[in-house]
Amino acid sequence: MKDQNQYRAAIARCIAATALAFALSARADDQGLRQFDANNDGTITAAEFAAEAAAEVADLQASLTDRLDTNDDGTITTAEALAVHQKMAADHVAAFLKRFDRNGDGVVNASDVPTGKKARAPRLPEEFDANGDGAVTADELKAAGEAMVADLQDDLFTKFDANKDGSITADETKAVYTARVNERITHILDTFDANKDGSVTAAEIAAVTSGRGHGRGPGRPGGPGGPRH
Ligand SMILES: [Ca+2]
Ligand SMILES: [Ca+2]
Ligand SMILES: [Ca+2]
Ligand SMILES: [Ca+2]
Repeated sequence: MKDQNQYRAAIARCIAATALAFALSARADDQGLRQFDANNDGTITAAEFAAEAAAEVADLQASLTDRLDTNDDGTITTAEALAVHQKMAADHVAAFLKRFDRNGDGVVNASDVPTGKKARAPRLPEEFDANGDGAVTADELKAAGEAMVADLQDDLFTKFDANKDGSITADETKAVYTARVNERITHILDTFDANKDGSVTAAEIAAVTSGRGHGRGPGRPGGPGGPRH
C-alpha cells in the first residue's frame, strides 16, 4: 500500500500547508494559542491574531506558489500546474514500476513474480491494476498517470480558481487561505474568548483548560460557548 500512500501524499502536498492549517484548527489547545502571542505576555490581542493570520496566509501562499508558479509571475496557470502534476504522476508511475516491475520491461505481470517455493504474486495497488487481474498493462499505467494528473488539477483548481478562468491569482489564493485561517481563529475565540472582546487572556485560557473534565469546558454551563447566567 506504499504506492497508495505516496499517491495520497502527492495530493496532500498539493495543498500541504492548507491541510496543516486544518489539522491545527482541530485542536485549539495551549500549544496552538502560544503561536499567536507574539509578545509572549499571556494575552493574545485582536492585533496579534490579525498579524499572525496575515503571516500564516502569506506562508501558505508562498508554499503553494513555490511549487506551482514556476515562472514566478504571481499567477499559477493551468499549464504551469499541469507540468508540475505530470512530473509528479511520472515520478509516481516510476516508483510503482521500480517496486513491481522486476524484469524491467515496463509492465507488471506474472513474469515479474519471483520463482521459488514461497513466491507469491504481490497485491498490486487498485490505482494501477484497474481490472484487478494481477497484472498492470501499459494502458493501465498510462490511465493511472492520467487519472492522477486529472485529480491533482481538479483538486487545485476547484479549491483556488474562484472565477474559473484557468489561472490562480494571488488574490484567489489569499481569499481561500484567509477564510481558512480566520475559521481557525474564530474557533479559538469561540473556545476561549469568554467575554467576547476579541482578545484571549491568560485567565480566559485558564478558565477553559482548568475546567476541562470538570464540567466547565467549552459549550458547558459556565464555560465558553455554554449557557450564560
Ligand atoms: Ca506563473
Ligand atoms: Ca515486467
Ligand atoms: Ca482565476
Ligand atoms: Ca477576552
